[in-house]
Amino acid sequence: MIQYQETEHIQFLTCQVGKVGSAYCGDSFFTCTDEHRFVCVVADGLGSGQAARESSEIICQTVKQYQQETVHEIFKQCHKKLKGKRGATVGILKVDFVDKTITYGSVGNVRFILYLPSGEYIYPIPTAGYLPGKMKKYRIRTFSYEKGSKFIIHTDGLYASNIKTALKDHSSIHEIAKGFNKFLSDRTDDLTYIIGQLF
Ligand SMILES: [Mn+2]
Repeated sequence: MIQYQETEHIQFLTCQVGKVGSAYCGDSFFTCTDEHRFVCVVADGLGSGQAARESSEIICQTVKQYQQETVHEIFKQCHKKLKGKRGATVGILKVDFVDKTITYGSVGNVRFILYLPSGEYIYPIPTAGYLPGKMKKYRIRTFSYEKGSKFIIHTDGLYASNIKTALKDHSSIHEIAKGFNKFLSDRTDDLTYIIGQLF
C-alpha cells in the first residue's frame, strides 16, 4: 500500500487504497525519477468502477510515455487520449533538479501543497473541470524550491484538515504519512497521495 523511494535529490512515498468494498480503484498514479528530474501524476477517474479506472490509467500511461515533454504538452496528449472516455481529474508534477524548479499542472479536485523551509506555502487553488475538457481550464505554474522543501499531491479521498500543518510540523515524510493513517481507515472514497521531500 505504501511504497518508498530515495535518491540523492528526492525522498518520496506513494500510498493508494481503494474505497472499501469496491473491486476497482478509480484512482491511478505514476512516478519516475532520474538524476535530472522527478515526474509524477495522480488521477481520479470520474465516477467509480472499471470505467473510472480506465480513464485514470490512460493518464498515467500517457505521462509515462511523454515524461520528457513539458507539462503543457503532456496535458495536450492526455486530452487527446481521453476523448470518448469517462474522464478524470488530474495533477501532474515535474521537478527539475538542475534548475531547482517545480512545475505543477492540474484540472479538477486533485490537490497539491508545497511547503518551503522558509515557511512559505504554495498551494494552487484547484480549478473546476476534468480531462478531457477545455484546455483553458488547465492551470500550470512553475515555482522555485529550496533544499528541504516538502510536497504532497492527493486525490479528494484524503479528507484531512491538517495537511498543511502536517507538512510543516513533521521533519520526515514517514511521520507525515503516519499522521494520515486514521484518514485511511475512515475513507469513503478511493484515496491516493504522494508525499516527497527535495534535496
Ligand atoms: Mn475521488
